Amino acid sequence: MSDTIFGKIANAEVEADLVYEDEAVVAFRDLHPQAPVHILVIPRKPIPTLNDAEPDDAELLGRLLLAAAKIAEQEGIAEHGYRTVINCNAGGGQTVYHLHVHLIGGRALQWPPG
Ligand code: D5M
Repeated sequence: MSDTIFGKIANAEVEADLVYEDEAVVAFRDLHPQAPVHILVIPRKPIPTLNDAEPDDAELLGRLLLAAAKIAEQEGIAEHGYRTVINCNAGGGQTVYHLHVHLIGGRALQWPPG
């Protein structure tokens, strides 16, 4: 079940610029950064979209956000502020169908996003 590029990164079959990993979560720098800090936080478990997350995934979803906050601290953007985003399906801008949290920061961010 590692048919997407992110599944392959999670299984160390494809290289990425990893910034964090534990038994459930992997985080790496986005290949096409939209800000000075742009990191993707993914579960090792290949959940395609947020719509596919189930009640049993509640702890895992929490771990993704806690990892994002830890990485923000590590990257020096926690105090200034940052954004976490989950794009869901094509209409939400999702292009890789392995659930991921974007951690974006290091510049002023506009609201609403496009
Ligand atoms: O975000 C998918 C993101 O994944 C997008 O910002 C590019 C990034 N990407 C795609 N392939 C790679 C690899 N191999 N390494 C790092 N980053 C990658 P979405 O929310 O699905 O639009």
